[in-house]
Amino acid sequence: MNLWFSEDQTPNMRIGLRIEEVLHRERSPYQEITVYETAEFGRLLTLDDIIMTTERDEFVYHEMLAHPALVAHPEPRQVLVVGGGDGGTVREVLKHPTVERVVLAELDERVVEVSKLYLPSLAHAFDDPRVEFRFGDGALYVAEHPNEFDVILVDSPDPVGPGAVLFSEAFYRTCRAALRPGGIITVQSESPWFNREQLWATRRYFREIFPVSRLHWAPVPTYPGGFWTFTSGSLGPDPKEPREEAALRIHGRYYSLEIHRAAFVLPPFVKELA
Ligand code: SPD
Repeated sequence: MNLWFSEDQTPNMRIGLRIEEVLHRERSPYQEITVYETAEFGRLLTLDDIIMTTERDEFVYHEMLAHPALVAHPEPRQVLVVGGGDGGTVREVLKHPTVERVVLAELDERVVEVSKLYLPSLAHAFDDPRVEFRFGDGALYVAEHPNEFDVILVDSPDPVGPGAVLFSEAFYRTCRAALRPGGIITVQSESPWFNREQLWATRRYFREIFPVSRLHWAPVPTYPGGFWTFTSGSLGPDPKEPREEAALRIHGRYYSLEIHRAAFVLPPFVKELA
């Protein structure tokens, strides 16, 4: 079979993955949800034909979105994940023994249901009794819950369509208000190769809104350019300083104490944006 999935990652660049089978396709009230079996990256989840996650490289993205904030915070108990309906980020959050409650604020309940069926290595996290689901507008949920969370993780799609609001200055201000004293937020902040303006804007907002703000990165082969960034804002601890004991408890496939420190070291072309 010579069936290929391709995503136009920019108007001039395309990634292609050979497909062995289309496992699932549906149109939810919000988007088209598809799961493929690929030859190279295991199962692939796409939303409106944009790669969200693959079984083979998801661990890099989810570990590096979740752990820096959770390891820097002295005692993360209440955690909010905005987006992240596949479960990968929640799975990582639950590795922290201090966590009492994880709220998943996801727009589309169908993404959670489809992930439970086709991506069990991520979505098994949803069986944990500490997880609460809030389906609907994540930005609205944040605005209605001031002073509630120690850590907020924004596991958004790209800044187009329903995901665009999750990249706005107004949203980040409500996130600040939703954090408890000493709280930390980390958001996925796209590619320094292809989303330079967006990344620069995010950095600027975070510098204005949070007393401490940082940028770190990780390699995610199926995302545009492969070099992916995360932006953090803190009302207390510096996200780039891991608490050693907490970091050593996480037996990640990508994350480690050394990687935590290294991820905040930026090449000059990215540092210009930081
Ligand atoms: N270009 C794709 C960026 C998607 C980032 N979020 C993915 C969500 C996976 N949990």
